[in-house]
Amino acid sequence: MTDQMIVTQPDITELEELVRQARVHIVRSIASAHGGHLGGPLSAIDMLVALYFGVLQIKPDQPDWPDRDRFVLSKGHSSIALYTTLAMRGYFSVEELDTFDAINSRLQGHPDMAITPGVDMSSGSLGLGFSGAVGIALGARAAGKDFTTFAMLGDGECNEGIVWEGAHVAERYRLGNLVAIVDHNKLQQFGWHGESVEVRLPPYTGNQLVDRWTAFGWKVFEMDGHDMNEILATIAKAKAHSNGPVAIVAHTVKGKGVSFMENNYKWHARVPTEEELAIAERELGEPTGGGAS
Ligand SMILES: Cc1ncc(C[n+]2csc(CCOP(=O)(O)OP(=O)(O)O)c2C)c(N)n1
Repeated sequence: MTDQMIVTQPDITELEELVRQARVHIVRSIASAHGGHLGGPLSAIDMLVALYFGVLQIKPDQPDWPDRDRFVLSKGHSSIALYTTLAMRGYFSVEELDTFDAINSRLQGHPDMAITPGVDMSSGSLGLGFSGAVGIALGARAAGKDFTTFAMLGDGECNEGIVWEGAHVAERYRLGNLVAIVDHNKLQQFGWHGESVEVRLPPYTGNQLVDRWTAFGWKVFEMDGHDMNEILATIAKAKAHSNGPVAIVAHTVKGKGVSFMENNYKWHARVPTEEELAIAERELGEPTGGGAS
């Protein structure tokens, strides 16, 4: 094992600081690109940092190392969260985040495995990334490899029929090398409206997501997707479960970290104005540490 591969005994305070910095990069990148998604990246980022800095066996200087753990961001519209994490982990420079979504950039609106170092599977059409992850896990078993494949899905994404086809296949083959993390932020793009058009219903309520993954034969854990200790402990439990696939239902807040974006479906893919960006930066603090200027 090299020091490139994994942070052993990750320091929770350091990881939380990385998450804070990542949130600043995410909001700034979307503002400077004048496009992209915000709510979903902000709900997912704690878990991405936990994976890339505390869990995955990877070598950022060898993105194609055959024995690496795989990560598939099936909710590919949250690409800026993945790119930010990859940049901070050393796959490419943090400055490259400024090119997000530009025509010749390696960092397109949805992840492209053919052009971006560290991206294991292209995604963006909801549900497709996850079925790719099932295929990767099946292929790993056939090849006698013992790496783990992780996939992150949105809760709205779980409306897609193809998700459940993949879930069925993974259970059918008892894929103990596959972990799905569902970012259960209780909002999707628009979804159904509740008592007024301003109020949106969650794609799944109560225990529905847990019950459905369980009904498909998966072992299911739940966690607070913003609690670093809980994220690391739950993922460790999921990795240790080897006689079938595991789904982690992560309770999160869409737009987490910026007061006016939290739990507001309108921030699914809105670009902040200059004033809104300034408020967000003040709330989050500077990316390289310290408080707001
Ligand atoms: C097949 C498909 N249909 C529609 C879309 C457009 N779309 C992008 S994100 C999104 C909502 C996804 O909601 P969720 O999975 O809950 O994502 P999150 O809240 O984590 O951003 C939709 C409908 C798409 N990318 N792919």
